Amino acid sequence: MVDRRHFIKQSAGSLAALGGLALLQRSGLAAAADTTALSGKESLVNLTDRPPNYETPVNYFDAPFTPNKHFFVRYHHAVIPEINASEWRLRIGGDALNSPLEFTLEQLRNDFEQVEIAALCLCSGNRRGLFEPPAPGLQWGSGAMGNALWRGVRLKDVLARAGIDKSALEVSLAGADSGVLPTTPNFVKSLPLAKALDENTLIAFEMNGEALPHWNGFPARLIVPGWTATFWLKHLTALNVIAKPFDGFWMKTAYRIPKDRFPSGQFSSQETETAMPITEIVVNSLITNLEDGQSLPKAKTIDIKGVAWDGGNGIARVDISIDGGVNWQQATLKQDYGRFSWRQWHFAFAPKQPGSYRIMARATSASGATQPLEAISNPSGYHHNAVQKMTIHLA
Ligand SMILES: Nc1nc2c(c(=O)[nH]1)N[C@H]1C(S)=C(S)[C@@H](COP(=O)(O)O)O[C@H]1N2
Ligand SMILES: [Mo]
Repeated sequence: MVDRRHFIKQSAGSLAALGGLALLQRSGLAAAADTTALSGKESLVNLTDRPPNYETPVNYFDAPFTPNKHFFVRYHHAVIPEINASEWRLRIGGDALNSPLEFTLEQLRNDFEQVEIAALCLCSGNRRGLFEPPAPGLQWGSGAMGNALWRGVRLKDVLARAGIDKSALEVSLAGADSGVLPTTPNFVKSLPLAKALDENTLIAFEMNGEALPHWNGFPARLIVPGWTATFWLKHLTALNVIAKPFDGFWMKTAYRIPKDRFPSGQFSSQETETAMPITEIVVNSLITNLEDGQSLPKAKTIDIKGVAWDGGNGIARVDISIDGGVNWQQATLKQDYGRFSWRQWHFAFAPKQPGSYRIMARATSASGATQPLEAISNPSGYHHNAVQKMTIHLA
């Protein structure tokens, strides 16, 4: 597979001369210059400014949890209000709810049991920039994700307080951000009732022991462990329990995948004959301490490090090849922070002689699912989980 990002990097000189810097930035390769222009964020790679879309350089993933200041930022809309926590309200309503309610942040914090879950926040389009042929949309590299400890209250406890009617089918989710033009459809999503009532689905107000950063959804966001981050609504303002399938743009048109290529979406009320919403995260892995094309001194051992994750079964094993996929050996898994967290792993590679080595990493989940050698094509470039392949040179 041709690595487009690598290609762009090599042609950086000529592209810059042709005014290609914007292209470089869009492809996430301008990391050398700190392009973060978001308050409280550091060293992120800028893909677009309005709306703000910034990814995390892969080296920050070499840790169990991704620091808040290095956590990626993804928005669909450019108007993102600064929310005053004391004025913020969460409205619970909808036609399949017995009594509409409104909560302050203090009420949410004090009236319900608080729980903390380690979970990976993964953009559906992470690694879209690696699809060949290219898929339309933001050309993310591997940094549109982050692992964090999320603290909040269970969505099911909050909904129970309002009383769910037996006609309930979905829960729609709305946030405070909006488009510049009034015609732009607000980013409203919905969840099937079963996922909304899952004990791991949270309304979170803390991330890694601190209040949510503004850019990650202050003062409260939804956490839907195991599902891609399109459902992790930031700056939550309204939750509606509804009896009919929610038919907004961000459910009916965007964030959809062909049914014949991926496992069941567990969201039957939003499925057609051929398509379904993207939901559960697929099994995947990433090498975090080496780069394709890197040269390094031949040492006795080189510790290959990375992370692996899936949609909530947990990681059973990670296999490493140092000879382009001919032979595979098992990596050592590090501490388990729960089935929705990514799992760090490492592998002591003992090169016999200098030269070029083709390194590959492949994760297998506890359900037996494993990564394909090539990404599974789909129109919007989601779920890129091809086995990572890179060449390193040892001298
Ligand atoms: N309010 C709001 N919530 C949102 C979005 C958005 O545009 N607006 N984008 C979603 C998508 S697609 C992703 S990948 C995650 C990104 O979370 P982060 O910005 O905290 O990293 O937020 C989700 N929640
Ligand atoms: Mo996303």
